[in-house]
Formats: sequence, structure tokens, C-alpha cells
Amino acid sequence: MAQEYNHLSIEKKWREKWAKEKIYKTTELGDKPKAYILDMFPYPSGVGLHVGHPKGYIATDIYSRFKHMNGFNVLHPMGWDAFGLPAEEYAIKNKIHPRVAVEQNIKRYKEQLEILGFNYDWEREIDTTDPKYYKWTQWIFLQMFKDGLAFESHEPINWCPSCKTGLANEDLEGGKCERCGSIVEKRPIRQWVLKITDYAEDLLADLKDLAWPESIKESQRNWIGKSEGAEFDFELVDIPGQPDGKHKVKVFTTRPDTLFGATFVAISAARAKLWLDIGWKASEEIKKFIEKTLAKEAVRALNEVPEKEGMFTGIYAKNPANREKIPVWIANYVLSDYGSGVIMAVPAHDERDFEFAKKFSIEIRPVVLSGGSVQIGWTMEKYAEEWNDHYAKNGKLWNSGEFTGMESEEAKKEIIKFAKGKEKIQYKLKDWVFSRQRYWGEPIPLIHCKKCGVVPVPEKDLPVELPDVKYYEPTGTGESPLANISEWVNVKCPKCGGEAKRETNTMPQWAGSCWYYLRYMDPKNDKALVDPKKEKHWAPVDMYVGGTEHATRHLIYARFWHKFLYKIGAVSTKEPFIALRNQGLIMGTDGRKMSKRFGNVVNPDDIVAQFGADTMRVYEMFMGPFEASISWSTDNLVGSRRFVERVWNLAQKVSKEGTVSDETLFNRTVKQVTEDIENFRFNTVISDMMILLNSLEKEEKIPQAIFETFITLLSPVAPHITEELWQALGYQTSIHLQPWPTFDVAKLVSETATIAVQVNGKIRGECTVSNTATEDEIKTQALSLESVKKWTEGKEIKKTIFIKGKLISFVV
Ligand code: ANZ
Ligand code: ZN
Repeated sequence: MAQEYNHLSIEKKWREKWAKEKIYKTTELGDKPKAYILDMFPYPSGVGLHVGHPKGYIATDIYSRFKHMNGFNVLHPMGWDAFGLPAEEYAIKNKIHPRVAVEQNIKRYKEQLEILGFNYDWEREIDTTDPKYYKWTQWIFLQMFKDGLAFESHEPINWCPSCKTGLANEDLEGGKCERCGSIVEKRPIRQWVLKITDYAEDLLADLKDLAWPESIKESQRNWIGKSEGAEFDFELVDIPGQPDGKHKVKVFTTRPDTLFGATFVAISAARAKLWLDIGWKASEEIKKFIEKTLAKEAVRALNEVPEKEGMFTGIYAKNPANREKIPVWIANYVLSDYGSGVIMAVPAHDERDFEFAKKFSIEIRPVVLSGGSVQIGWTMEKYAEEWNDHYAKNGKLWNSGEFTGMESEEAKKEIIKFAKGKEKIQYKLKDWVFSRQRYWGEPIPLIHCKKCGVVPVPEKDLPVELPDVKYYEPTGTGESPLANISEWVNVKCPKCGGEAKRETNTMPQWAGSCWYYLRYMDPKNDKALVDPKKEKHWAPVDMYVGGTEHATRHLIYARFWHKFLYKIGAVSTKEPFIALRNQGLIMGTDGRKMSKRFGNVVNPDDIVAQFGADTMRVYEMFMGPFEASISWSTDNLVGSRRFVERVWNLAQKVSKEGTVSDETLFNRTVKQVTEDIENFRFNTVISDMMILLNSLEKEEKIPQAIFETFITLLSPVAPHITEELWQALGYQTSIHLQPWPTFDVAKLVSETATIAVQVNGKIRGECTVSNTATEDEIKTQALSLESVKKWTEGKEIKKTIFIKGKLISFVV
């Protein structure tokens, strides 16, 4: 074996050999158990990978090698999520067609991944922008359309004025466009919407079966936002020119027990405008207020809480509990798109209503006593003064007619019955605005015919290919650039043969990633999105690894599509991803997020060239807990390189003879490393290996079997150097095809233990005893120590306390 450790030649040699011999090719044959290990596939952007990107890929590479060595049939694929705005913007900026840009970027990404020695089966590579792939994305959309899950809407939606496209709620961050940071407007634009809300309950309920980080499950629960409550009808009276009782409004409340305390009804400005549109003769002053409020709302970030503003409409509503007439206000804190967009306001028990009522001097009427300081007999003024954090709790009813004295929980049910309300479950989750007015996405496979309406493209005509165009810049008119390509747009109606036009909106960036994990199971099938036999073999994904930024977008969307596919029988499991792990970020050396902007980007190509892929892999796993975000440190990288070199040098000591002096440490390390990889504790894998290395380095000679186990344990983390050392021992087959090492349970605990000896509570000595020794034997041994005899000789032992493996204590 060469003396020098030359990572460049070693790593290149093995990468080529593995690729040539296809040692990572996945087959479905045999009856081994399966393990499907998946990375969130990358978006191949123009700038290439930095050292943070592969962190998750290194982990899945280690994990899948480990599973393979443990006898599993492993599927560990990779592909490209290449549709969407960033690719399109990059192409526009650099004046190349998105198709060309994406091809270049994929090539670059793939090279960067390959030099890290990953075990992907590249024969299963997929690209969401390949018509052979998106044919099936379109197919799934068609099934949703036929199922009534996709519908056309003209409701105002989020519009990003700078990206010039409609956006889903999930694409906003604090009310701003997640991509460009612009304040998003509401614009009425024709859209295709997917009824994800039909699956809200399943999406929520099935979270319990998933081995996911609790924080991600909690984000999904909050995003879905289930509220249980009731709906009540309030009759409207005193509408100018309208008979009383002709119009009603519905309100949603989570506190039906507070109905007697509703002292006004509030509607959003959008709802008020709707009333104007259907003939409400409001004063000029009111009309102005509505316009002004709507204008302010349009430029307000969604999560911004405005100063309370409102105006009385002159209209009254009848409280269904006591028939009392209460005023209807327009209020800027009522959300037009939650619940019914109308609220029963209970200022005594809701903070927003309280602020509003105080500002406009509306009655505040407490109806629930929730312990604490509120006393029966207080005046309203006194209550308003003392209004404190007891307001929101359940308690005993008060001021509530025949329900006074009843507990909230019971009163909720009784008042719903009494006031003819209805139990109602409300979700925050909104239906998914699914169309984009941009070029670089999957065409939506629908045709508009004057006579037949919306007609699905027949399945035999899929895929509807994206036409090759010269100009793909967004138009900003609410129409996609595809609308200008008349030879593509104008088609015959598949139903009546008459003149018709293609749908010109494209799908959002998230479409392709909603089902890609299914395609890897059967990437070349042109008859079905996945062969059911293969799907049954591989599904579900056993381990999914990616960043936390996907908590409420990709991970909700994909679960939604999966549940639909389950419903139509296209997949056999209810959930796509059983276990999930999130890698922490790798920050720049300055502690900031790696970005061109900060000039702190570290390029993996440079690190691999200078230190080797094995060193980079060891380092990234040794940095700290997998989930933690940690700054890059070149000093620590050098430390990892030194570790790799020491492993290299250890080979010099391998011998046919020899023994290990610490068999316990050796067996414990095998056990520990096995458990740690299984649990994604890669940092302790490396530290355990370092401890064992320290101990082995002290030996004169190392038995070959011990060394073999050592490098086998390390092989998932450092695949190249361990392969080199393995084959230098004379083996022909790859170390990566070897079985995983086992340990000797009997040797996990050492045969002797050193225990402390106490006399009257003070430590007076220690003795090394055999693990099989009885208490009596140990007692004799301890009492014969010179240092102990001094304190015990000639005295009576009144009491002996013995703690196995730790201590023996005498009281004299
Ligand atoms: C009366 C009431 C009394 C309420 C009380 C709360 C406390 P979540 O939990 O978020 O579902 N609400 C209903 N629709 C609204 C809308 N479109 N815009 C603003 N607020 C709305 O909250 C439900 C509560 O939020 C509902 O229950 C309603 O106020 C308010 F002591 O009704 B509640
Ligand atoms: Zn037609």
C-alpha cells in the first residue's frame, strides 16, 4: 500500500469503479425487507451547491449504506425539481431559455453531487420538467378535476405585483411574497383552485401516525387551524328600503356560551361592499369609509394588526338568544375570508371586541364568571376597568337568562339548541390557488369550449407539452405568456370538435414535488404513474430528510395529493412519508446564512479538491447534532482530515496475530455506532470511532479482524478511504456490500469493576473486584486493604451497604 494518503486519486478511482460495476443499482427482486430513503430533491439553481446543501444528502447516504449492509433492499434515488419561478427568472436575467438553463444547472448539480461519492441509483433519476414526467402530473390533475376537486374561481386572490402572478397563501411570508418580499395585493383573477380543505380533517388526524419532529407536526396543525364552535343566524332589521327579517347573516363563534353578551355584530369592509353591490342604500359617508378601509387592507401585510377602525351601518341585528336589537358595525379587524366574514362581537370576553367597544363606547356585558376577580354585582363600568386576563376563560354563566349559573361547557350545547344554532367546525386552511400566470410550469390540461364549457384533455393526448417560445416574460395582465401563442392555444374541442382554446395558466412550482417519490419506484413506466406491484413493494417512504422550510408547503401539499391518490386507489398507503428528519443549516464562518450576498459561501468542489470528500463527509457529520444549525469552521475541518489520516496510518499496524486489550470498548463501539446511525446521531458515531481509534493506536499490533470491523463501521461515513483499505487487505468485493458488524453481548460490560470503599461515610480506599464476586467475597477483599484496616481493625462492623459495581460502605 502506498504510504501517502492521496485522496484525489483514491476517491476518483473508486467513484468510477462503483459506477462501472453499478454496485448501487436498486432491484425489487428477492424477499429482503425494503428501505426507501429519500432526500427532498433539489431545485437546480444557477449558482450551484454550497457546502450546506449536501448535509442532508450525506446523512441519507450514510443511512442507506447502513441499511443495505443490514440486509435491506434499499431505494435511494435522486432527481430534480426544476419547474418554477426561480428557474424562469434566472433564464430571463441571463437571456437563455429556461429549458437550456435547467439542463445546464442539472449537469452542474449532478457533478457536484457525484464527487461526494453518493450511492444514488442514477438510473432512476427524474426531472419534473421532462414531458414524460409531467404527463403524469397532468394526469393526476385530470383525476382531481374529474373528482370535482379542481374548480375555477374568480374570487380575489393574492397577487404579487413584481412576480406578476397569483399566489397561494402558503407562498406568503407575513403577508409578503415569499420570493421577492413585495406586499401582495388582492386581485380578482380567474384561477384554478384545488379543494385541499376537503382533506383538512384527514390531514390533521393522520399526523398522529407519523414519526416526524413534533415541531413540524405542530406547524401543520396550526396551518390547518381547526376550530370547533357554532354558527348562528342573526336577522337584520332597519335596512333602508328592505322589510325586516328578509335578510340574515351567519356568524361563526367558538364561544356560543357568550351569546347573551353579544352587544354588536361586525362585518368586514369587503362584506359591506358586497351589500352595496346588491342594493344597500348606504350614506356617502359609509361608502367612503368602505372604500378607504378596503384600500388600506390592500396594501397591508396579512399579519399586521391595524389600529381598530369602524363605522355604524345604521342597520341592526337581532340576537337570537334574547331577540335584542344590537347595532351592526363595519370593523377593520373582521377577516373577510375566515368563517362567514361576520362576527357576533362579545366585548366582555374577546380582546379585539373589547378594544373596539371601548373606542366606540359600545356596551360591554360580562356573561361568564371565570373565577378570579370578577364579582357578581359589579357595574359595567367597574367590569370594564377590571377587565383582565380572566375574560377569555370558561366559567359559570351570568346575565344569560335561564342559562345563568350553568357551566360554559354545558351552556355551549344548550345555547346552540336554544338559539337554533348549528355546531360547526372551521379551518384556517384555505383551498389551494393552483394556477400561475407564468410560462415555466406544467400546462393545465384543460380546454375551454364555447359550447361545452371546460373540457378535460383526453388522457391519450397527454402530455400537453409546453410550447417552445421566444418570449416567456410574464405579461402582468393576469394572463400567462402562453395566451399569446395562438397556434398552441387554438385547438379543436375534444367533445364537439368545434373551436376551442387551451387553458393557458400553468401549475405552481409545488406540483411536481407532490408525487415524485412515487415515480422513483418506477421511473420509466409510460402506462401508469407507477406500477401497483412496485408501489406496494416500496411504499411508503421509510425515511425522508430535508429542511424545515417545507413544513407547511411541500409537506402539506404532498400529503394532500397522496390522500387523493389513495382515495382513487392509485397508491396503497394513507401517508407518503412515515419518518422525517430535518437537517440544521450550515452557516458561514461569520455565523450568517451562506449567501453570495454576504460573500461567505464555501464551495464543496474546493473542499473536496483540497481535503477530500471523505473528510468533508466526516466533518459535516461531526459538526454537531444533525438538527442543529452550526457555523462552518476550517480549523475543525482540518481536525477531521487528521482523523481520516490517522485511520489511514492505522493500517500499518494490522497483523495476523495480536489481541485488543480493551475488548469491552471495542464491542461497545460496535453497539453504539449501530444505534447512533439508526437514530441519526452521526456526531457521536464519529466521536465513538475517535475514542476507539485512540485506543487502537496504543496497541503494538492490531488483529486484522478488529481492523476490518473498524473500517466497516466507518465505511458509510467515509466510503472511499475505507474501500481502499479494505481492498488492500486482499478483498475483491466492495466493503459496501459487506454485512454490518455484530458485537458480542457478553463483552459489553468489562469483567472487573473498581469500587469505592467507605468507612463511616468517608472514602478510605478502592478495590478492583470481579463482576461475578459475591457481596461476602467483596467485603472480605475490602476489609483486607491496608488503608481500610486502619479504620476498622478491632471495631465492630455495625452495618454494611453495598451498591453493585460502585461502592461498599461500612459503619463501625
Ligand atoms: C364570539 C366570541 C366570544 C368569540 C368570545 C371569541 C371569544 P378561532 O379560534 O381563530 O377560530 N371570528 C370569527 N370569524 C371571524 C372573522 N372573520 N374575523 C375575525 N374574527 C372572527 O376564532 C374564532 C373566533 O374569532 C370567533 O369566536 C369569533 O369571535 C372570531 F368570548 O365569537 B368569537
Ligand atoms: Zn365543445
